[in-house]
Amino acid sequence: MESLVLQLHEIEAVKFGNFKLKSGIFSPIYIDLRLIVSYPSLLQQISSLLLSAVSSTTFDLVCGVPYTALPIATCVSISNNIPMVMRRKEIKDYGTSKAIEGAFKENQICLIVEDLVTSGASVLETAAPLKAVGLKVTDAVVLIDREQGGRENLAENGIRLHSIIKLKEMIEILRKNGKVSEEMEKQVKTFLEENRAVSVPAVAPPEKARVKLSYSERAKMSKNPTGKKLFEVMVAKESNLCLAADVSTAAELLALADKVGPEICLLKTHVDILPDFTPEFGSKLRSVADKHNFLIFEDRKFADIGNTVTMQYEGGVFRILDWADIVNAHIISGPGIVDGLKLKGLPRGRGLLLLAEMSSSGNLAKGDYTAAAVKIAEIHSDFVIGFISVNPASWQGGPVNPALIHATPGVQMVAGGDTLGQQYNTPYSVVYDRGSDIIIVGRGIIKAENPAEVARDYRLQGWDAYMARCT
Ligand code: 5BU
Repeated sequence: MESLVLQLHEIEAVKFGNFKLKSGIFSPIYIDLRLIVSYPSLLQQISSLLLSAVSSTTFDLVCGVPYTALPIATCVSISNNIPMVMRRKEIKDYGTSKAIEGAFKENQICLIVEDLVTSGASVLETAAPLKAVGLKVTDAVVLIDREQGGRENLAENGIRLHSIIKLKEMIEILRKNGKVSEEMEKQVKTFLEENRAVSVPAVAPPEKARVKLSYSERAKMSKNPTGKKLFEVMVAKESNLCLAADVSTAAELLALADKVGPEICLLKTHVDILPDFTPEFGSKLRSVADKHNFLIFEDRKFADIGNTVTMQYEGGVFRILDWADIVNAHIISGPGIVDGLKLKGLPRGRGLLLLAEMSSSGNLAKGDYTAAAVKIAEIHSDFVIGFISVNPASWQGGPVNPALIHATPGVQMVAGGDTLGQQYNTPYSVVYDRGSDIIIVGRGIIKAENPAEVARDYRLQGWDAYMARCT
């Protein structure tokens, strides 16, 4: 320990003067552990000390508090083969806007790694998004404890603090080795004594544009009969799950719809991938939908000019208008596309979702594009029932009209992605953090051995997240 403290002093990671800390108080001593990235052997020593301090603690993952502890956590992860996750300090307002990067499963235990703790505020700032994605945070390990309330503040939040060394002990070692004067030792000790309980600054959580109204209240607000019915079905079945039924044949799709039907509020099709499509497909699917009380959403993603989409919607081989309650459209061609679809759909009581965002990496539906979708939806709220969204809670301008619904693809039990750009978030993070209403799940269910059982798990998780958001 003595050698470590002396090495930290040697590299000038221990500074004396008058420093303003994150908590707002002024301190005569400041420890700058950012420097250790330049001293690999020191970094290695620190990471093995941290790990030995938690040898009797159980955890599955580590997460460093950004930024100083990121290299420390990486070192702990690599040298002991423990997977790491990373917390983003700045959440992107595009793409999936993930707060936590990496692969993990809900209910895994994540150890927080930190360089130094004063009030514990930084550890808590990292614990919150970890917990929000379903991880458990029970312990934090820190190199230096300034003994200024951190241990107590963390304990109040259910987190045990393990520390390697106390600041007071460091100053005693430095004094013993003639590195600081007696006066400085006294000054630091007096300061620590007088500031034993630095409270965690009340940080207002970032304003999130999450709609807290219940689905039944929102059903009453909807101007479109399909939008209203969708909310009502969700309430009746306690389900905000949409199945993306991307199977290889129509026969398989109908069988799957019958099996998973009791768990879902909506079934999403890509009818143009079915090689055995026949004109009877629509009525067959409709009767399964009626049997299990779910709606049908053809993910057609219309994108052409108004006149062309009227024909694509009503005609051709698929005659989508006859059997799909809901379709969706890009707004790339401008508002005329909504006029065109509305011309055919509204008299039949159908509804339209606008693609405000997409789940795939590098997609261009963000910022002004998303805002334009919101504007068009407001103008046509008799026909537009909502959006394909990824992170509506982050949209500029606050919550959109609560009569409009948000449906989000790219959902699996574990965050991650596929090899072709799809990006996944968990049901909880989609509904609770990102403020969406419907989780759209494809391969997470259809590739499972027992799709009905797994669909039930998704339904329960999606519904729990909705209940948590409302309360
Ligand atoms: P997955 O197997 O859960 O990845 O399937 C997702 C489904 O949602 C699939 O049918 C896509 O075509 C659909 N999707 C999407 O993944 N991302 C989007 O932005 C939109 C639709 Br819009």
